[in-house]
Amino acid sequence: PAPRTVLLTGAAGGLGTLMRGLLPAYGYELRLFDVVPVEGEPDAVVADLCDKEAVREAVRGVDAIIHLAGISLEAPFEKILRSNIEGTYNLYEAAREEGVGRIVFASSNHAIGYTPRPGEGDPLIPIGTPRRPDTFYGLSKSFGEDLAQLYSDKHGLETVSVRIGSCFMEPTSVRMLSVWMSPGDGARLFHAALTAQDVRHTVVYGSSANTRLWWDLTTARGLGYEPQDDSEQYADKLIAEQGELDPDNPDHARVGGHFVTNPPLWPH
Ligand code: NAI
Ligand code: 15L
Repeated sequence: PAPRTVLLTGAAGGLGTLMRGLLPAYGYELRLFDVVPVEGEPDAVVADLCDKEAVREAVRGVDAIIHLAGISLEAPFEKILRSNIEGTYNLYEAAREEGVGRIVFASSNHAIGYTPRPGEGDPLIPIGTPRRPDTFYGLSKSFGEDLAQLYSDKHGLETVSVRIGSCFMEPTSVRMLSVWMSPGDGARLFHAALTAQDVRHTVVYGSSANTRLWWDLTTARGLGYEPQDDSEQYADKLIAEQGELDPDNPDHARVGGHFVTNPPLWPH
């Protein structure tokens, strides 16, 4: 049966706020979780992913989990280790112990951030491309995907790992014309990931049907996802302001954009 109650971790964040606005229309009852209070949501669980007891209590009784909580940009390794690596492990362990059947994991394009971005006419990046994290942050997403594979193989816990591009109200850079996922398409993709049959560990790219798309949406569509949006309507304005992507600019050469070069935790 389709899941009804869904734990949304990271509910106070940007994507969490967009999704808690959009997902109830699909019939989900959301339980919210974040380390900071969720504005206007007094029933939200306020706890750290590192608090095993709190995490176990939060997952108890839900049908599925959308796991967005964590550090969402580059940071010192120790911080990433805590929130993204140990925190995600704690969530998977709690889900296993409480018998939660499926997790939708917010992976990121930064798990493959060093991959050269395709130029015009080049093939789209396949889902099976070798992972090339561009940061400790991207490395933690790569870990999350491997953790999901392990829990699927060993315990039958289902995961859809969504390598999200950029999910914001509007694209704000020329790079985002290629990787943007509209909030509406984000909700459509999370709904598909929650309800698709035959998931074990399925990895998908998460973006809209952008004219300038860099990667292959076949596995996402295989879940039943039908993107409705295309960033192209923003192209003229963004290109007029910022210019086309420059192949000689290292910030433009690879999927991860400026994550590849900046902020540098060490000299390049
Ligand atoms: P965000 O930084 O706005 O939200 C993350 C939330 O997680 C915050 O509310 C924060 O308080 C919470 N959090 C952090 N550490 C925690 C911990 N130890 N315990 C409990 N809660 C904790 O990030 P955003 O943009 O909403 O992204 C959500 C997720 O999606 C993140 O995992 C991010 O890596 C991933 N993602 C987002 C993309 C986007 O375009 N917004 C693109 C690719 C991946
Ligand atoms: C991410 O993984 C970040 O969480 C988000 O803030 C954006 O920077 C996005 O990737 C991106 O690549 O644009």
